[in-house]
Parts: sequence; C-alpha cells; structure tokens
Amino acid sequence: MGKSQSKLSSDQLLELQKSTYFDRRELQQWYKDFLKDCPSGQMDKAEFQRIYKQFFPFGDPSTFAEYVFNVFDADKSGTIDFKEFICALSITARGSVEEKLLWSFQLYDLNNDGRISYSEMLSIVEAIYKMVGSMMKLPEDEATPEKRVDKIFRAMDKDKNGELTIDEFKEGSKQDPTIVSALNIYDGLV
Ligand SMILES: [Ca+2]
Repeated sequence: MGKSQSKLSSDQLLELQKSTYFDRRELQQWYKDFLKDCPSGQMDKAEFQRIYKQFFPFGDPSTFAEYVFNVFDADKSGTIDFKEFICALSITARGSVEEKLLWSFQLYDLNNDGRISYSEMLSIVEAIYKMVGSMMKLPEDEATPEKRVDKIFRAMDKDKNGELTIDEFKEGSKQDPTIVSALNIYDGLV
C-alpha cells in the first residue's frame, strides 16, 4: 500500500474484503483509526509497543509487543502497513481455530524454522509474565515462566525431543486454549 490517503480506494477495499473477514464499513473505520495513530501509513515498533502499554499499564509489554510486531510485519520491512495490520487483526480476531493456531505458531517459532524450541517458548512466556505481571493469579505449577513452559512441554511434546512441531502444537492447544487466546489485545474491541 503506497502513500497514505484519507480513505481506502475501491480497489483497495475490494482487495481487503477478499483477504480479511471485515466488511467495507469496518475496513474504512479501521483505516481511519490506523491513520490517526500513524499518519504516515506505517506503524513502527515503538508505536505498536505504545498501544500495548495502554492495555497493560501495570506491566511491561514491550518485549511481547515486539514479538507480536514481528508477526504482523509480514514482509519483515520493519514497519506495519495497513494491509499487514488488518490481515493480522482479521486472523487474530475473527479467524478460524486453524488460522489462529497457525498464527500463534508463527509467534512462538521465533527463528521461523518450523519448530518451537523450549527456549523459544520460554522467551514468549517470560514476555507474557512481564506484561501481565501481578494482574494474573497463577496456580502453583505455573508460578514462574519455567514452570509454565515445563508444564506445556510435558503436555505437548509427545516425542519428548524438546521441540514442538505444528502437529504437537495443534493437538496440545486443544487441551490448553490459553496458549492461543493470550494473543489478541483487540479481542474485546472487534
Ligand atoms: Ca511491513
């Protein structure tokens, strides 16, 4: 998407209607809001982190926001344009279970090699704990990020090789839906 204009053209609308679960009116509204926050039409990492901070004022969401940013930034250009933004939002807010699972898998798979290692999962869980901080009441066996990741791996890593494939991840997420649901700050808004 090139220079920012105040409204989406009918071609852009048509394209986004095809590639998202939003209708024309919603797309125009999100575009308007997006431009309000990012007049240049490009959202950088700092702006993305600022949005998360509004939702988690008592924690430190900067690291988690950075991980999510990297998934939103589909072409890895270092900024999120409206198309990247609205496509990610469409999946995280309205996608099928399958789409959400694939999306979360990408988030956890930090080096993008098709497997989630123990340390990748630990990085994400640490970032989530830092973000929600003391707002969350945790059971004893999830009192620290390590305990939580140990528990996840005990449940999901069926062949005990220390990393999760997409199949293990899918199967395990059915038992523990919080793995996927922790992702979307816009849940209540869309
Ligand atoms: Ca981008």
